[in-house]
Amino acid sequence: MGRNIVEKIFDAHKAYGEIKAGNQIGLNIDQVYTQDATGTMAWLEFEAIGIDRVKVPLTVSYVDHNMLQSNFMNADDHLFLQTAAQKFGAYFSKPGNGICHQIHLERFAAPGRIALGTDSHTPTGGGMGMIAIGVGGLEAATVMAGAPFEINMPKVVQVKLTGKLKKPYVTAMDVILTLLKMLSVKGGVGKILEYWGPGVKDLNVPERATIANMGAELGATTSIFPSDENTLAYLKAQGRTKDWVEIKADSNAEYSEIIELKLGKIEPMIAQPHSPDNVVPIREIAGRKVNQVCIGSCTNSSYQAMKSIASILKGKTIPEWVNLLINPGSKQVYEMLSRKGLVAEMISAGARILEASCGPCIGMGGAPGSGHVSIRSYNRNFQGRAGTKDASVYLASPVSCAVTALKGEIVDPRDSGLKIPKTKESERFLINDNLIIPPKQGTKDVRIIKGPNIKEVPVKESLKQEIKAEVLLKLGNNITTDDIMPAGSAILPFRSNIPAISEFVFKNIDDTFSSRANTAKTKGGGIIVGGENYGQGSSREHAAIAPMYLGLQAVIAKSFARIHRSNLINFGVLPLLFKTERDYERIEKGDMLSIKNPVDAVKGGQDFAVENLTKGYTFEAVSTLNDREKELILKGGLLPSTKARSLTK
Ligand code: MIC
Ligand code: SF4
Repeated sequence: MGRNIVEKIFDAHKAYGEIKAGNQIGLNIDQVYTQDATGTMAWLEFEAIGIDRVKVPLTVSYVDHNMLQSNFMNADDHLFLQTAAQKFGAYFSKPGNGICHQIHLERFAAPGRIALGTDSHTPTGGGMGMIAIGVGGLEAATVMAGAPFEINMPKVVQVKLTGKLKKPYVTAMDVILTLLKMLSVKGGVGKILEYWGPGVKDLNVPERATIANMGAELGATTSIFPSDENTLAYLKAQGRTKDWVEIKADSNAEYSEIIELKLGKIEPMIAQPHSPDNVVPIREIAGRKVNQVCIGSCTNSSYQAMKSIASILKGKTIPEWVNLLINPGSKQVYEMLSRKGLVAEMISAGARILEASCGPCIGMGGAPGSGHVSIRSYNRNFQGRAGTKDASVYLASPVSCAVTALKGEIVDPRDSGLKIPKTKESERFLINDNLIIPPKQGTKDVRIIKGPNIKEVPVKESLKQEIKAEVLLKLGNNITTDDIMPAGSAILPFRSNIPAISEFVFKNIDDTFSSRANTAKTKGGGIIVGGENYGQGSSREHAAIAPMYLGLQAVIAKSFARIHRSNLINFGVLPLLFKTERDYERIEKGDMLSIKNPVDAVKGGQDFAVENLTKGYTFEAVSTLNDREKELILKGGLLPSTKARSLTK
């Protein structure tokens, strides 16, 4: 039987298990990377495990999220990360070098390899023909310490691309927005999307990376493209020809499902507030006035994308009511744009050029005004994420954003009347890695420097014989980790201080949450009730650690997003599923629940009897923990059950 790309790469990296959908498998990992907002915890956790040096072949610590330095906290975190990287043998990418996913694609991603990253957009590397998966910090820390990465083998879906995009009006961003419209934010859960077909040739590596990046919004474990001559051309342009290998699926490979997309039929699309799957053709909402346009982010930061907007803006001026913000994805892109005079075109048109970092995408500056409309070439438009709760954020391609910036209203590039030149990716990138500090030997005595805002990682007690806890919140479907643990410039600096950040849990949904949770903690703790796809979005383990710190014992939901479910388990919080929908309906905020003998249930058939003490009835819940996860839940999470010696065997 033939094999698909995922099976080939997984087979070559197999530590244990049979590579078959649904099976628990262990994989040996080639590369791990962290970013600063999740990285402080990941490196504190690595330190707590007690290993001298990272054990994966390549580890990179990036700084790209927490860039505003309004006080000492972010700068202290950067220094902590730099000294930790130095001590433990990781590359360190200094602030200013750019967004982790863009730099990783440029300088480290390689076909056929497997990378983990402590960020949900790690799948960007799928554009390079690599398996790249987003994980929580603790998961990454244990892999850096030498453990295989364990995962339930996802289903592999083939996405067959035929035809050609109508460039320059229609771009890779419109491909993934179209898929989001078709499949929704939970359409990819438990799946890896493997791209194939004659249309693949129409896309270069950065375009493929845009599609793979935003596969995260589908909830997919990752996405991957074949490695072909386009991959070789990109690696050659990055001076990394030696990293190229060809990778393609066998002609008789099997897939759990096949989705066909005709590229020629795709139109310019736009995601409306407040979800990346709320997608319509731009023409349907053309004419809406905009206040702000943001172009860049890890989704659309290639040199080609930036060059195209510079050429659209050239010689023009944005209207007086529009703010245009541009954040190039990497220093490489930024430097090339500057040397070619393209930054000048942007500035001249009225753009505000930000540093190469996440910036407005995570509310690190660039928040829209009250009730304002912002259109962005980014990947997420969850309510409040941009920093302004009543702002309306739309997502569209860089080309659509640039024409919208010039018109001051949402416009389909085809109807804009503007000249939109076709651009090509560079055949030779400017290579200047002077902001990447390589690992050195003999670093045992390096002192890790921790500022006063950096606090220990809290650890949960082992699973109790009875959980008696209050329902602190009852929520609907698709609750994001931004809802659970908001980001933004005021909160992100506390990423290395769980007691402080815990005060912001569910802040945008219910600002009494943390004080109510603290009260409930003294009486046995809290329970959250969720709908479908609970915890979608980012990989931030703070959405599990901070509620755990506030006494969260269990989440009972209709279904979970993959990374958040793992994060809950890694921090000892029980993820339970309702057996019947009716029980979700009956339960209310404030109800007191008793979960009987959870230890026996975890060890046995994973059926839990939950008594609603307030309303006087009992219902059933289930968990779907594999053997390793059972052990973690029983012990109170991954940190208490991780011993240095068991990892180095
Ligand atoms: C995001 O885009 O939501 C983030 C910020 O990059 C997160 C990581 C984080 O919360 O630090 C992600 O995507 O995982
Ligand atoms: Fe940064 Fe935004 Fe990408 Fe997250 S999605 S890594 S915040 S640019």
